Amino acid sequence: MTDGNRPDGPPDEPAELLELAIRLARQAGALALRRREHGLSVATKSSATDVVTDADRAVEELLRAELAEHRPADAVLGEEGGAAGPADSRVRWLVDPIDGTVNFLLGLPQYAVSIAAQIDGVTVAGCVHNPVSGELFSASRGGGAYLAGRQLTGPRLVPLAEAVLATGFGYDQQLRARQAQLAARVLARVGNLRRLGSAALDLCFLAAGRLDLYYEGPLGEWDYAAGLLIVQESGAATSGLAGRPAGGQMVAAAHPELAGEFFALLEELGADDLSA
Ligand code: LIP
Repeated sequence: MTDGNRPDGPPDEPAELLELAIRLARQAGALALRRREHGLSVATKSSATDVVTDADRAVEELLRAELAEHRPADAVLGEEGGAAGPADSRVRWLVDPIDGTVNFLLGLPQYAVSIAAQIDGVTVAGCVHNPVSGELFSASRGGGAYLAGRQLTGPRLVPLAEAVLATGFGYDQQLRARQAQLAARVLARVGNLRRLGSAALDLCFLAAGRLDLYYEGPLGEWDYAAGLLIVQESGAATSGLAGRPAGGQMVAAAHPELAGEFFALLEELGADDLSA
């Protein structure tokens, strides 16, 4: 296996993986809108506030079926169906069929299909598509981040005390209480706060300069994988705090010249340890 091509299948090239991700995200977004029009059945997962609709499951099934058809040798990790496919596959897909499910259920137009592709554990392609606005954010590693053909250049450089931060809260009540106490401490030191309800779109909005700061944790890999690549490719700095790379425990992001101050503030205020 030399140039990423497999003798028995499509090439493992970031550009090809991204092209497929974009095509599937549009297909999945259209299905999500159709399902919403026809009414939703709702169930709960880890808590009474952790909702899943039949549309989340149907959209993920569509994505899995398409990936199985186009890339049968690849592994898939999805929010609703967990991990599937050969464990030794070089390529792994991370799919969140509807990131921002609570917004989707309520009809708040801030939710998205999020699809990322990894080669040997490194995210090399990602796209986030809001089917209501029609916006599709995308990136390939080393290839930049884009929205509607326009290259994204990341968050503004403003004083921390004037910066607009986005963050989020989990489905566990006690965790949410700790996250809320942290957010109150952080809010006293930045300009303002937004809770928009989708980690994937929050990271893309940072890449597009619509937000200045972001942090949230813990998150599922499917929530942040594509958005993280997009915000990194827009030039933003990212961190998991306490010297860790951004990941499931914490994803923080800011303009490179603001990042040191912001990440240090988060550590000072205890964001690097939200565990009980
Ligand atoms: C959501 C994230 C959001 C977070 C929510 C939830 P879901 O993902 O996008 O940022 O605050 O707790 O994890 O569950 O809608 O896919």
